[in-house]
Amino acid sequence: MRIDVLTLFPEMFAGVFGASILGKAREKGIVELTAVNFREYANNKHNTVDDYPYGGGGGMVLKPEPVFSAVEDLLGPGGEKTGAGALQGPEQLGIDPQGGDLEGGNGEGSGSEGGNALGGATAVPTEIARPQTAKPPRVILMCPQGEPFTQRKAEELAAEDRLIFICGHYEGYDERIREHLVTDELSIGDYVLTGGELPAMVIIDSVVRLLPGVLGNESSAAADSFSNGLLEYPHYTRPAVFRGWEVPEVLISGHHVRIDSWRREQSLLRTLSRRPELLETAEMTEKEREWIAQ
Ligand code: 6GU
Repeated sequence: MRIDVLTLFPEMFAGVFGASILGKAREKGIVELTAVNFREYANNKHNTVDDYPYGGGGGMVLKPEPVFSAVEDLLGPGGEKTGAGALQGPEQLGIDPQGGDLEGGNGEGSGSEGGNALGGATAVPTEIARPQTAKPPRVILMCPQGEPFTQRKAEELAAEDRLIFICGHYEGYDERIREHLVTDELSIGDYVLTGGELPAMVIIDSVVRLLPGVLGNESSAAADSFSNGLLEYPHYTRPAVFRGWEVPEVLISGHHVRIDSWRREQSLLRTLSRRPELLETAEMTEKEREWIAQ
């Protein structure tokens, strides 16, 4: 998977992209991560990326040109500015689409129809010529008004080949970015942050850990909280007695059937007391639903 982040503060990503599990996933070649400063794509001499809102009012608005140009540059072959549609074309995989005209129809107006500049690309000659493996990238706008991010969404994004995150800071976004460039708008919760960088890092972390080969077996993603829609059961390690507080007897019993059912019960009870709304959509048997209801 390849992930690019467009931000005015690329330095914020150095630590997160370089350390721990994300750093290892990168070293292993499972994910390619870059942070790009879209100020480099400002089309004016003062390098401004925001401007006053039409209609007046407070605050600044992120201009469309630098954001569109940065995305289109990321997607053009060899960094050439050929228009965003170029990415999903067969040429991306080194297949010549009938000696094709890669630039055709991909000028300034690229993508102004069809919602996403990356879809509806005239550079892709036919449906038949498009390899089944090349999925169009997801262009994800980070904003407090976005769809709430969940583990389900992390799983959905982990199945993609390419993600591009757009992070704004304190400004609003020109609505044409939303309408014609972006495929998803995401928020990480109902609180306001100074920018989209931390939310992008949160989402990237949760997506990359789901990629095959990133986690070891012992911490498999399938076993953790939320994968079954429930909160995790309590964990204990040695010593069996710490300051007089004992590990539950069942865990020391070696009786794996009893251990599994104790853990399941704890998981259900913990979810009921802390996050009862999760029970509505969790994977549960009829028996469990009756038990939890009484
Ligand atoms: Cl994606 N952006 C900002 N600025 N604040 C947020 C957020 C995003 N998600 C939750 N709060």
